[in-house]
Amino acid sequence: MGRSEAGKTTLTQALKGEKIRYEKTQYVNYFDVIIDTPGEYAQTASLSHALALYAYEADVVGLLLAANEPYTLYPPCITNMCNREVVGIVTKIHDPNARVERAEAWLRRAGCRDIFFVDSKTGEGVAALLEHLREPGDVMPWEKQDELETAGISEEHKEAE
Ligand SMILES: Nc1nc2c(ncn2[C@@H]2O[C@H](COP(=O)(O)OP(=O)(O)OP(=O)(O)O)[C@@H](O)[C@H]2O)c(=O)[nH]1
Ligand SMILES: [Mg+2]
Repeated sequence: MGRSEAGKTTLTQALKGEKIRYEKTQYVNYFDVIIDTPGEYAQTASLSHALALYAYEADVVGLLLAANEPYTLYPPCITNMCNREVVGIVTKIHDPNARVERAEAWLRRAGCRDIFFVDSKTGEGVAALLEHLREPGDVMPWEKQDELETAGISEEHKEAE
C-alpha cells in the first residue's frame, strides 16, 4: 500500500518479472500472491478502512514510499495497528528529486524495521525483496537455470522437449 504514484503496480510487475507498463489501479487487484491496492485507499479516509481488511489477508504488508514524495502519509508507529509483518519499501531511488534517507526515516518512524530500496524500472533492489519474501521451496527466477544445469538439462533442451 501507499499513495497514488508511489509505484505499487510497477513494483508488482517487477516482482513478477513482467514487462513494466503503466496501468492505473482502479480497484484492489489480486495477483496470484500479491495484493495491489489503489493509492486513493491510502489517501481517502472513507476508503482507508479497506486497507485494514486487506492487510489481514496478507502475510507481509509493504508500506511503499517513493523517494521523491514531498511528505508522508504514514503516522508514527502506524505499523502497530497491524498484526502482520510490515516492511518499508522506498521506490524511485534514482529520481532526480529523490531524498532516500528522508523516505527511510519516515518509514522508520512509521515503525518499519526492515526497509528495502528499489528502482522497479531497472530492477535494482527487487531481488533483495524477493529473497526476504521467499518461502521454503520457492525457486527464484535466477536459480531456475542453475537448478536445470545441476539436473543436467539445458534451457534449450527443455524447450525442445
Ligand atoms: N524510475 C522509476 N519509476 C517508477 C518506479 N516505480 C514507479 N515508477 C513510475 O511511476 C509511475 C507510477 O507508478 P505506479 O506503479 O503506477 O504507481 P501506483 O502506486 O500503482 O499508483 P496508483 O495505482 O495510482 O495507486 C509510473 O509511471 C511508473 O513507471 C521506480 O521504482 N523507478
Ligand atoms: Mg497502481
